[in-house]
Amino acid sequence: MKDQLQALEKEALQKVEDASSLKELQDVRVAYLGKKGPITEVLKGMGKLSKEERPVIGELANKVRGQVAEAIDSKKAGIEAAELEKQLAEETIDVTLPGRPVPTGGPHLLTSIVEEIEDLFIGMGFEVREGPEVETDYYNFEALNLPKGHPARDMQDSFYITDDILLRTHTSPVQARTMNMIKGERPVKMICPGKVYRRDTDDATHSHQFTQIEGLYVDKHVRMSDLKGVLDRFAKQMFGEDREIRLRPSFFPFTEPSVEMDISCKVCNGKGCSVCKKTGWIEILGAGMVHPRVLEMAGYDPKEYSGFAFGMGPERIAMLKYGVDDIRHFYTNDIRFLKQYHQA
Ligand code: FA5
Repeated sequence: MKDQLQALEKEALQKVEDASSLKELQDVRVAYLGKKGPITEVLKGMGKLSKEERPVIGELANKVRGQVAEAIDSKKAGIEAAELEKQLAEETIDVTLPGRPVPTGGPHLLTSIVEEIEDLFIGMGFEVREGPEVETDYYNFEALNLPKGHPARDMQDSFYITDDILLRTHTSPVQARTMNMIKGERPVKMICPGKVYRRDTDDATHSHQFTQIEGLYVDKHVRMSDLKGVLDRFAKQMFGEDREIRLRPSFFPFTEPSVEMDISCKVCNGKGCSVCKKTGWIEILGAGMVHPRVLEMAGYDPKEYSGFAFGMGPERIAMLKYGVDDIRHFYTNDIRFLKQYHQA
């Protein structure tokens, strides 16, 4: 029995030595140390041994068992360490590899130009306000000195929702709303960008939905020369110090006097093209001194307060600045057009 146990030990240790994976090692453990394994079998037959032989063989069997178990544990630790090493080597990240570029979007040209105009006016002390696109007839027209039936309402063909509610045709209702909120208690200096809607026929410079930026400055002693100064600064900063502007007398029921401001066409350098309708000039905004009646309706005393207001079309400004020849490019979302204006 002694020889049998020693042979088993040799055989088991050899198998442990030969095992190359945790699975093979587990098979060896089950085969030699399991309940049905040969060492257990030897121990089971000990009953037939003499009293003297039993402790000797028992001790030897336990020793063999212990040694095989120890060899398995130590081999297991070796295999596990080797496997970990292999896994680490396989999963090593090469930090020197160049990264894959992530395609990024960018602001739409119209968004950029609106933000640029906002920044410019914020720099001149204006605050930025907002107003609703679905507006009441009162704020869109009546509070701006355009009572129902006034012929000047035809200047802005409107999309009515009910008799009293419409899609705003300009951002001027935000002047009326802002003044109404402040109720003549303090001066106001604000701009308001936003979408407006008109039943205009779409062409190179007209769209039925477009953007406007309204400006309003009401205080004591605001004069026409203040308006001219602000607009001149705006035009020079936006288009360059050498750009020409002209103010033409115009008519808006909510301003008196009223003007329209043109800038020399950058697309054709004043020679005449489809953008400027062969005139060499492109109209970008309407403006004027706030009509005393508008001030009065909003709660300002026109004897004490005066103000100027303007409303511009940022699409037309972007067209001029970047030489875009058709306003429809802003809305058709051709990525090839938009990409040209993404800043890195
Ligand atoms: C107005 O809408 C006045 N509310 C502007 C104003 C405000 C005057 C405050 C006085 C005081 P007008 O209809 O001219 O004015 O439009 C202003 C600007 O919006 C125009 O100069 C032009 O740049 C732009 N615009 C007008 N109609 C269109 C259109 N269909 N498509 C694109 N831009 C347009």
